[in-house]
Amino acid sequence: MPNFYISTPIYYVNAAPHIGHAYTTIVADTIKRIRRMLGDDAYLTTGSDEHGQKVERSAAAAGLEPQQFTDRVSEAFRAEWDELGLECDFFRRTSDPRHALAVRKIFERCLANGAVYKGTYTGKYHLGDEAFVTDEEAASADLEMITTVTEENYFFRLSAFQEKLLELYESQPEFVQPDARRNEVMAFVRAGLNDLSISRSTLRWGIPLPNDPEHVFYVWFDALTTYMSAIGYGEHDGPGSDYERLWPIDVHLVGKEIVRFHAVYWPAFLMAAGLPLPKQVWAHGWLIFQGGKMSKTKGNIVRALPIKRVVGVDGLRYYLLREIVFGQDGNFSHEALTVRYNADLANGIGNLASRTSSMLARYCGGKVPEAVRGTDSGGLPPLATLCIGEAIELYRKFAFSKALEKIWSLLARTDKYIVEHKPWELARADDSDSRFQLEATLYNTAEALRIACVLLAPVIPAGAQRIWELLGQPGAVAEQRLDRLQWGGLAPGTAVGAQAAVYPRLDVAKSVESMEDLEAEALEEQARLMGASAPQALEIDTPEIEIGDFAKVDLRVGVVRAADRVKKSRKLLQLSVDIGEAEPRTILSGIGEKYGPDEMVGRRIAVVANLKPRKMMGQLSQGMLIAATLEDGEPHLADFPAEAPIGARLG
Ligand code: ME8
Repeated sequence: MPNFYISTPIYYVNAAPHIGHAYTTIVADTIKRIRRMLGDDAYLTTGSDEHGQKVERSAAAAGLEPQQFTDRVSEAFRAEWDELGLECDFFRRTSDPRHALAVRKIFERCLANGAVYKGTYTGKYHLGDEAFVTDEEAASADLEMITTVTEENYFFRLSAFQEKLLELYESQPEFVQPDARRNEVMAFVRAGLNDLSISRSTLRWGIPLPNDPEHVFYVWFDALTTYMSAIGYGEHDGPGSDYERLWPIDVHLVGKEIVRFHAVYWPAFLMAAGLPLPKQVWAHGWLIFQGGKMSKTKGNIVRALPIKRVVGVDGLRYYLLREIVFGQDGNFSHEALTVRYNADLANGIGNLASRTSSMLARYCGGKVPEAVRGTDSGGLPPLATLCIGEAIELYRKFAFSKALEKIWSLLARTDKYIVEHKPWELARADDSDSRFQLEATLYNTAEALRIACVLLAPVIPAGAQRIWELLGQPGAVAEQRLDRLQWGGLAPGTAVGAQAAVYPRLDVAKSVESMEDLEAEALEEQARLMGASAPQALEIDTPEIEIGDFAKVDLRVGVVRAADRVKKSRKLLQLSVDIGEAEPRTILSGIGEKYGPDEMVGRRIAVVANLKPRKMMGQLSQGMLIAATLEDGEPHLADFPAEAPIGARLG
C-alpha cells in the first residue's frame, strides 16, 4: 500500500486554539481521509510549537514555569482535535526530548557540511515575530514590539542556497502550491537571501546546541524539524521505522503567512543536511472574521468548539470546505454557516436520505428493490459515474469546494428525478408498469444517495456513516474505496433502516445566538487556560539593578496637549506631550487601537523623557509612554489624576 504523509503547522502555545488552527487541521484530516479512501496508508502529523520568548513571557504572565504552561496549552490543542474527531496520528511537541534528538542531528549534519557558522548580529528585533526585521518593517510594526538586539549567533548559510532553491522550484513546479504562492516564493529567493540566525544566547527556554550549550535553537530550525521528529528521526530512524516509511513527506499544509519558512528555509536546511526534501508545500488563505485575519490582539477570534456544539462537526467541516475556496481568503460568518447547513445538509442530503428511507419503507417493505431494465433512470447512472471521476480528480487537487458542488449537482438531479417520477402516484396506480417504474425510481434514488454518501465521507464523516447505515450497508463507509466506486453497487434485497433526520433543520437566529453565547463562555475558559486569572505571583527574572541605574531613567508626568492618528498606521498615535519644558514633545505611541486621539487629549501620563529620539514612520519620536499589556493583549496606560503636577519626576 503506498504511504501518504501530511502535516499541519505546529501551533504556537501562546494562544488557545481558534478556528484558524481548526481550519488547517480539518483540511489536513479531510485530505488524509481522501487518501485512505484512495487506498493509501495515510498519516497526519500536527503538534505544538513551545519554545521562545513569547511563550516564556506568556508562562510568566500566568505565573507558571514554561513547561507547566506549555503542558496545559498543548493539551488544550490535543483535546480540541479529539473533540472535533480529527484523526491525528502524530502529535509532536517541541519540548519533547525526542524532538531535541532530531534538531541536534540535523544541526550536526549542517555543521559538518559547512552550512553553519558563528557570527555577530545587531539588528532591530520584532518581539512578536521573534525575528530580526528590516528598518522598513520595524517602522511599520507596533512600536512596543520593536527592540534592538546585538548578539553572537549561529548562522545558517541560507545565501548559499539561492541557486539550488530556484532550481528546485523550476524543476518541480508542484513543490510550492498554489501557483500564486510559488511565484511569490520565487521572487523572494531571486531577490537574494541573507544568512539566517538560528540560535539565541539570550533565551533559556529552548533546545541547547550540542556544540555550544550556551545557545539554544531559535524558532524555525527547531519548529520545522517536528515534521521529522514526529516520525522518529534522530531516535528510531533505521530500517523499518516510521521515518523510513514516511519521509519525505507528501504535503506540508500551511497558512500563507508561513509559506516562506516552509518553502525556502526548510528545503535549504534539508539540502544542507543531505536529507530528502518534502514533495510539496501547500499554502492556503486566511479565514477573515470581522474584517481581518483573526488575532488575539484584535480580539476578533472565533473558536471551533462553540460552533461544533451547535451545528456538529459535519456542519463546521462542510462550511469550511464548501464556502471557502481552498487557497483563497474567505470570510467567516456564523450566519452564513448556519444558512449553508440548512440549505445543503438539512434540506439537501439529509432530506434526501430521510425521503429515500421512508419511501423504501412505505412502498418496498423496507428493502432495496430491483431496478428493472428499460425503466427510466433519469440519466442518473452516467451522471453518477461522471461525478465520481470528477470529484476524485478535484479532491486530488484540493479543490474541495468544486468537488462538493459536483456532488451536490448529483443530489439535485436525484431530487428532480423523484419529483418527475412522483413515486407516491406510481404507488397508487395498480399496473405492473407503474410498479416497475416505482421500484426503479427508488433503486436509482437510493443508489445515487449511496454514491454521494461514499464521496462525501471524507468531508462529513459522521453523517455519511449514518446514511451508510440507513442504506443497510455493513461496516464503515470510511473503509470504502473512492476509486472503486461504481453505479450498481447497492444490492437489491438489502434491508434499509428508518432513522430520524440525519441533519435536523436549525433556526438560524437561535443557532447564531447559541454559538455566540458559547463563544463568550469559551473566551472565559481560554482566559483560565492562559492563566489570565491566575494569581499574579510573577517570577521576574530580569537582572537586578542598582538605584543609580534606575536614576538614569528620567520618568516624568506629562499631559497630552494634542493627539492625531499617524497615516497608514493602525496603532500609532502622534502626541504632543507637555512635560514642563519650553516646548511640548512629539511622541509616537503604539496605543491607537486601545485609545482614540480624543481620549488622549488632557490625559496625564508617565513619560520616559530621556530616551534617545527614534524615527518611526518617518517621524521623530522624542520619548515613550508607559503602559502595561494586560490579559486582553491591549496596552493600558499608566496615568495620573488631574492634580498631578506636569513635569514631576517619578521615582
Ligand atoms: O505560525 N485563517 O503557529 P500559529 C486560516 N508555530 N488559517 C489560520 C488562521 C486564519 N485566520 N490563523 C491561523 C505558527 N491559521 C508556527 C508554525 S510550523 C513548523 C510553525 C493556521 O499558531 C494556519 O495554518 O501562529 C497558520 O499557518 C497557522 O494556523 C499558524 O499557527
